[in-house]
Amino acid sequence: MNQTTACPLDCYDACRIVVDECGKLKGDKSHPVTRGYLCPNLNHFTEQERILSPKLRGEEISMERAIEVLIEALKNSKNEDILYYRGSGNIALMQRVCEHFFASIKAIGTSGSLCDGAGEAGVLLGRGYNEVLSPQMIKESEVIIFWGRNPHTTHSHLLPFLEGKTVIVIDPIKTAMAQKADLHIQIKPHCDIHLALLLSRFAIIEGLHDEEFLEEHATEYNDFYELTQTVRIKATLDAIDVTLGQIGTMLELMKGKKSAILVGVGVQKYRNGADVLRSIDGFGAVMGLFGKNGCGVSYLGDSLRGITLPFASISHRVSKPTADFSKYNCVFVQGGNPLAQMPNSTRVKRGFDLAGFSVYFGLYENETSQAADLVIPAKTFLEKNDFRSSYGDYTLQEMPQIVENEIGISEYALTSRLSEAFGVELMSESYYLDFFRKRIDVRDGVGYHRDIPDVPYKTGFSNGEFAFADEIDLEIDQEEGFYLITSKYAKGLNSQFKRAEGVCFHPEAGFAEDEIVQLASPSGTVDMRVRYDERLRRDCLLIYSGTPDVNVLTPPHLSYEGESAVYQETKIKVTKK
Ligand SMILES: Nc1nc2c(c(=O)[nH]1)N[C@H]1C(S)=C(S)[C@@H](COP(=O)(O)OP(=O)(O)OC[C@H]3O[C@@H](n4cnc5c(=O)[nH]c(N)nc54)[C@H](O)[C@@H]3O)O[C@H]1N2
Ligand SMILES: Nc1nc2c(c(=O)[nH]1)N[C@H]1C(S)=C(S)[C@@H](COP(=O)(O)OP(=O)(O)OC[C@H]3O[C@@H](n4cnc5c(=O)[nH]c(N)nc54)[C@H](O)[C@@H]3O)O[C@H]1N2
Ligand code: SF4
Ligand SMILES: [Mo]
Repeated sequence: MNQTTACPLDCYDACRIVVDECGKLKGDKSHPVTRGYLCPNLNHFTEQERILSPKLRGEEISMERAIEVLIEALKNSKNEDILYYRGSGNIALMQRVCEHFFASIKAIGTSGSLCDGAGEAGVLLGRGYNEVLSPQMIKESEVIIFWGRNPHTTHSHLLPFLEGKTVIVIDPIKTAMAQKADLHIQIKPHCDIHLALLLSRFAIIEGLHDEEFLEEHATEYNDFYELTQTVRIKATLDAIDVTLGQIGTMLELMKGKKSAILVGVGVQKYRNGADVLRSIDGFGAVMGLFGKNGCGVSYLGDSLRGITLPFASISHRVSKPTADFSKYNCVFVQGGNPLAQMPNSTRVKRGFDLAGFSVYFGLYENETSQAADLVIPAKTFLEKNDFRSSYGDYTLQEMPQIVENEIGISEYALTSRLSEAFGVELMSESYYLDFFRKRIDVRDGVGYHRDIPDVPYKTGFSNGEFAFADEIDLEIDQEEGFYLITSKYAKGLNSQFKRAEGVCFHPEAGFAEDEIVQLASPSGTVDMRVRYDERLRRDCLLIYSGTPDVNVLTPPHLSYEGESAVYQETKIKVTKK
């Protein structure tokens, strides 16, 4: 008999999967978004080579022994010397049960984000809370603006919803979407604030702003208009590599149309990432895009929206992007590969080596599993019970256990063993599963959260009204070197599955294809092979997320708001070898 589950991978889509009698995974044709197909990452999921047995310093051991060793290491550490670090390899809800144990023994956790935290902080400052536009809501739009977001790679199930719409792309790379778009603004990286302010200013000059909306929901717009007037037009357009004609065309295409701006993480991998989102939101507010059917500004949402977790939550935390593993006697890494994916990875690796005892709890071998003292294999999503919410829509889906085998241990089972050893109170697995099940509202055969909006922000903003930024740093980076773009790879998922290699340049950037170049930033130096990619600007280089050693180059700073990593806040000097 076919069984139904959902994909747990870190992705805007939350595909519904049908598992047939032979264990083959297929997209669910009856699901309004998945529509019968899955992406390459999931199509090859069951062929992935996974860790089969626990290991202690490279030697295979039994699961029983691994749990004993883990308990011993935890018992030998004071609570404040234990760090619990969770990645985003599997973003389903029961994964968080491990935190219940670590919170109960008062271990240290992490706060902030490697992902969308800077942008999220900007959204919250302006709007008070973060709502997304689901694909079904986007279907109602007439104009779609992809701003630093690459749907062919990262949100492929959105593509069928775009038919017949006007598409605008703002991206330093001529992405697949940019190639088909009605307008592509191939902006210089890290210049989105300037563009958003100029768009707002010209919208007001040309009378395209929504006065009624602004009077009701964003009354400080005159101050914002004044702020936009501090941008020097000609000098700024030259500096950001955008023309007045492009601004005019974009506003003309949006005029009187239902427009949705879909913003990705690309724009906010900088220290001022919150200001970027807030400026784009400011433009959205000027155009009156909030609270109207088919309109809006949609960023990555909060996948825990509307869900209070039934687990204890850690109270003492250190910032995730800058966590120093060397300070801890015991580091427990779950579902992540910080040694490759955290910024400034040379420092991260050194710190991990200096930690008293390190544990990796995951599915696949990677830089972190290779360096950990103890490796504990996890069960896959097919082998355990879970629930999947999403940061791209409002679904909440059950993921029942489908496969039974002896490999690995589930998050719940491991937590249960640890809780028993430390006298931590833990409810039964079925209690937690029931808790999540009760939060599902099934409509037309699809599970959703309860209380989702028909139209986000229809009833206004939780701060009372939209809060425009009143001060923004408009300096443009003049440092020498190439802009670093580090975005997602189509054949992999961050460091899972297939990993990209090499550095991409425009063919006219001055390097020969296949030559090895040395890349240097203040954080470190790496050698990489040159690949050509005509979609790039000549002043940028592209190294995909998951490429080994990309993060040797990325800086150890936090965003000004949101405690986020700022992968692109650096220029790269390139020398021929
Ligand atoms: N296949 C695949 N899918 C994924 C992932 C994956 O690794 N592989 N990862 C998942 C995860 S963790 C996330 S967070 C999402 C992210 O999904 P997206 O937001 O789509 O992520 P990125 O690929 O990082 O960035 C998107 C675009 O931003 C552009 N960009 C870079 N810098 C700038 C800039 O300064 N200004 C502007 N305007 N654009 C810029 C890049 O060229 C890129 O096209 O994708 C998820 N989906
Ligand atoms: N240079 C650069 N660096 C980046 C980014 C970038 O764009 N460029 N993107 C950043 C972003 S947006 C993100 S979200 C992070 C992602 O970084 P991480 O959260 O570290 O994610 P992954 O690299 O996908 O590693 C996930 C690991 O989780 C494990 N895993 C998978 N499923 C399960 C499970 O069910 N249980 C357990 N216990 N483990 C499991 C797998 O073994 C896998 O190796 O990377 C960030 N780093
Ligand atoms: S598109 Fe995303 S949710 Fe769908 S199968 Fe692929 S990784 Fe999973
Ligand atoms: Mo992410």
